[in-house]
Amino acid sequence: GRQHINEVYRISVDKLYDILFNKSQFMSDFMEQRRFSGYYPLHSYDVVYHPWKKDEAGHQTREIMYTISLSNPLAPKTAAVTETQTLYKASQESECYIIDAEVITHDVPYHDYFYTLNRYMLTRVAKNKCRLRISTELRFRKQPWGLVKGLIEKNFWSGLEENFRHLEMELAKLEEVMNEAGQLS
Ligand code: YK8
Repeated sequence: GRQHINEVYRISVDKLYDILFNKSQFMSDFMEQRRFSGYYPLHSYDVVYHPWKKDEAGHQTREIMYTISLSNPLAPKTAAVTETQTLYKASQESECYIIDAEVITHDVPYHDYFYTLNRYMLTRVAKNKCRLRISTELRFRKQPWGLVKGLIEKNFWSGLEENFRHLEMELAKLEEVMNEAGQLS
């Protein structure tokens, strides 16, 4: 996979998990803001979160669904997205959270050929500090023709890099705001 973020934030590990994986103002704003070359999600407040369920192995899984709006000229204007998230049982409150998200972008060209695997690792560094690592794999379900494979790879990585560069910027801002607010109290 490719690593997008490997950064320490002055935010507790539980708080960052909450911000990224539960319905939060931050994620709504983040999803709402994007109107640039890659895509931006529509109606992020309409994200559907199915509850976590424990599987036989003791990991927890859930599905979330939303719609993104794309501005890639090769893709339609909107696409439905399904994310299947697995919260690994190695995760421990106040210590670490390991989450894999398998992302299927329906409706985009060649969507039946590939899906995305995003891995999020949040680990405690200190009481009010944690490290966030995010990496991605492009996975193929079936072998595309060479030219198509190249097209998928190019559009895939540019869209993802844009997404995570933006997430990194927004998290840096959030960290600022949260720590300023903290100093006042
Ligand atoms: C999640 C992977 C591919 C897709 C896109 C497909 C173009 C296909 C063009 C043909 C537009 C938020 C992406 C980037 C849309 C956004 C998806 C996001 C960033 C000609 C090949 C959405 C993480 C995520 C996973 C996969 C991304 C799509 O949190 O290029």
